[in-house]
Amino acid sequence: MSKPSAVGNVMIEAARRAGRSLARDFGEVEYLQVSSKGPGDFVSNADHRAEDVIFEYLTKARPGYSFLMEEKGFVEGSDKTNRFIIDPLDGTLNFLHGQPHYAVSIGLERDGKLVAGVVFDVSRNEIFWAETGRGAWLGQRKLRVAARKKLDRSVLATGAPWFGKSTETHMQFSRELSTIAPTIAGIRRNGSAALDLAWVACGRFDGFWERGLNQWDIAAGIVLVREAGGVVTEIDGKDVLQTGSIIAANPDLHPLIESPIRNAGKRKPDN
Ligand code: 2AM
Ligand code: CA
Repeated sequence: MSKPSAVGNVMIEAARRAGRSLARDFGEVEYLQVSSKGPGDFVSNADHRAEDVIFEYLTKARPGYSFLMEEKGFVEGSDKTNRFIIDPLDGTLNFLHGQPHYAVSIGLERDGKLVAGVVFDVSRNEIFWAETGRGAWLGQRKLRVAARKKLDRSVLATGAPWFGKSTETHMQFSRELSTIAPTIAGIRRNGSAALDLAWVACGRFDGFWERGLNQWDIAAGIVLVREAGGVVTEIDGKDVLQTGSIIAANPDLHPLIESPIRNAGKRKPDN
């Protein structure tokens, strides 16, 4: 059984602490659903609180490391080779609506390469962690991507664009969905990219794709999938952390997903 490195343990502890803060606030959010004001402002404070908990803990444990965080943005440290990439609350819309499917995501990039990731599913108390060379783990269980080779047996996860995205972005997603959906066993849209990737790593999903995500949504999950034997690429062959357009799956399924998604994404000529 592999154990996390010293910095891996520090990342897991930071995620646990943020998870405790989120779990407390989630109880309040469930209650606020029925209040006339709604839980909106409260939730935007909940993710700041969780991020503060992580930032405070990690800056003490690893002074000098740089940070990229969803709320505070980029904080450059004296050590420019190590950068934590943090989403204190992935699945905010679920959290806001009292749906217990959200996560803390902490990735570590070293010399420009993703080397460690922790995704903590607070409601299920599941901590997924991975480090390059140490594998991907859920508790004592070593993770491995699903072995399915055929699309028609596969369940894929995706994320649909939301309010404020362009009409073309919504149309592009519709084209992708109508191309791939008839060829697979089923599709899920659960609302947390970090957990979608963790679930690819542990075989609950056979694959995942989504366009236009942020680095903090996917940094930790990428390490999980790769260490579990999966393949992660950018949809159009670019840098996945830059565009946030991602395909993750086992090595057999990956090309079978990539080709239809890439082609469906291209705008059809108007004629
Ligand atoms: P978030 O919950 O941290 O916002 C779901 O498709 C993914 O998109 C999630 O990882 C989610 O991260 C991200 N996302 C970013 N902005 C969003 C929004 N306004 N609504 C829904 N999901 C959003
Ligand atoms: Ca997110």
